[in-house]
Amino acid sequence: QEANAIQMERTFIAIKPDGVQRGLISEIIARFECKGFKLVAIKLVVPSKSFAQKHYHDLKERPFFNGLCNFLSSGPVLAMVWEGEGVIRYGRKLIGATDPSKSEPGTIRGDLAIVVGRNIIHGSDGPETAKDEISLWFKPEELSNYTSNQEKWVY
Ligand code: RTP
Repeated sequence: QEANAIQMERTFIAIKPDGVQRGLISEIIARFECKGFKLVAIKLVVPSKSFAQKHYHDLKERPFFNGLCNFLSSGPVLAMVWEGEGVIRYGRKLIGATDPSKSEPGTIRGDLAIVVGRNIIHGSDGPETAKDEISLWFKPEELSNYTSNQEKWVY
């Protein structure tokens, strides 16, 4: 329990329908897991259109909003919560720039995607959105609070 004495930062990460359909789940999970981050919640869900609109409410004025929400609700999404020191900011780094044509090689989008409308993954962009997105997608009892044996070696 020592490693959890201070609750570590958490972020919401989702593999979008294109990532799931392309068989990239294990590849993406491996990158977060190998880094040393800890998986604390995971489920495969098909979000409704209205749920997708809630998730992307910040973007409702954007021209691509409708297409984006249709896309997110078009098939299974792998919703996850990852925990670790600096996981919000570093998770975005692992993911890479929004537009995969500009993402660096070595990042998830840089290595695995080509166009912005099919960029395979979402990650919270700050502490407030992380908190909101985790509570939108997960009930408190779906978040596990285990101590992984790795933690004493990672930190
Ligand atoms: P995300 O939240 O998914 O990690 O992406 P982001 O913050 O890097 O980018 P944001 O601007 O919040 O956009 C959210 C998602 O909308 C789609 N998008 N399409 N021009 C377009 O067609 C366009 N621009 C953005 C992408 O799927 C992006 O991830």
